[in-house]
This record gives sequence, C-alpha cells and structure tokens, in this order.
Amino acid sequence: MKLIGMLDSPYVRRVAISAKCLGITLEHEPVSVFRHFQRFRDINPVVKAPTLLLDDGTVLMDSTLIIDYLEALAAPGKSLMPNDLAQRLRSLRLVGLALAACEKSVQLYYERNLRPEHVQHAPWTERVEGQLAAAYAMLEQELEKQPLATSGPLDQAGITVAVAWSFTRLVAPEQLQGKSLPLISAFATYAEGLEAFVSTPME
Ligand SMILES: N[C@@H](CCC(=O)N[C@@H](CS)C(=O)NCC(=O)O)C(=O)O
Repeated sequence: MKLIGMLDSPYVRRVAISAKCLGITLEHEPVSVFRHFQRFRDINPVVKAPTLLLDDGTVLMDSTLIIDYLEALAAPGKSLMPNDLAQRLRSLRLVGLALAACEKSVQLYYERNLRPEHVQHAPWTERVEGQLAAAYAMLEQELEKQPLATSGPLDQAGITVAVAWSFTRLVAPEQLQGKSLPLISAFATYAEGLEAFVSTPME
C-alpha cells in the first residue's frame, strides 16, 4: 500500500503517523498536488492528498476514511479510538475541532499563496480567521476540562490535535500570536518529540 502526498499536508501527516501507531507499514511517495500535478493526476485524477493506493489498484482518499480503513486492517484490539462511549465522543469532538483548524489554515494558505493579491477578498479571509480562532479556542477549552494524556500510546485525538497545531504554526503563525492556548501548545510539543512524529517530519 502506498501513501501519496507531501507530509506538509496535515491530512497526509495524520495518516502517516496513524499508520505507524497502528503498526501498519505504508510505502510513502511524496507527490505534491501543486508541483507534481500531472504525476498526482496519473495516480488519482481527483488530485486529493492524501491518496492511498491499494495493492489491487483501489484508490482511497480523505484522511478520515483512509484511517478508518487502516483501523480495520490493524491487529485486533489495536485502535486509536477509545471504545468507551463517553471517551469516544470526546475524541470525535477533538478530532472535529482539529480538522476544522487544519481546513481553515489550508484555506488561509491557499487564499494568500494561490490567489493574486488584487483578487483576495478581505471579508472571506476575516471569516476564515475567525473560524480558525474559534476552533483553537474551543479545543483549548476541551483540554481545560480534560487534558490529553502525555504518557502511554497516542490516540487519534492526540495525533490530529498535534498535527493541526504544527501545521498552523507552519503556514499561519500570525494567527496564533497573542492567543492564550497553553494546553494545546504544550501537548503538541510533547507529541512532536515522540518517535512517530519525529520520523514523520513536515519536510
Ligand atoms: N478532508 C480531506 C482534505 C484533504 C485536502 O484538502 N488536502 C489538500 C492538501 S493539504 C489537497 O488535496 N489539496 C488539493 C486540492 O484540493 O485541489 C482529508 O481529510 O483528507
């Protein structure tokens, strides 16, 4: 199985780290949706990263769906999602907020880097910035209620929160300035020091 996409995509990175945590080996082909558009299109005409190319030629896309498939492939009892209903609900809430933070960071990046400045639309950018700030503010509130564990194996919530934070710091650091998000920041620093993260750098 081959994971297609660059690790500077938070979606590709969460899949790569999740696979490692599930004990699944993926071959990785770092193809960019922009710089290697034609190569990407040959693999997946929709050009979405991440793409998972299965040995039988099936092409899967969307990080959450790919992780769902990897979870089903993993050894029995090996899952990154809690079984307990209340804990699972909490994980889903954290993952949803972190994925929203990824999406809003990507939108800001695209707006600023792909759209010529004279056609950038300030009301749209402000709306996205507000959504990004809300996602992180609510994540911080969730961690105040129950911190993410900084010992034992990582779960999907921890992986996605840390990946989102590092990505926003990379592409839109100014959005985090002046914001008080100490619990997310401390957790991401912890997670980025773990082997699964260190061996999966954003490039
Ligand atoms: N919801 C998707 C989002 C994936 C996504 O938007 N990936 C970006 C790269 S970070 C991409 O493929 N961009 C190219 C495009 O949408 O044309 C997921 O979780 O995988």
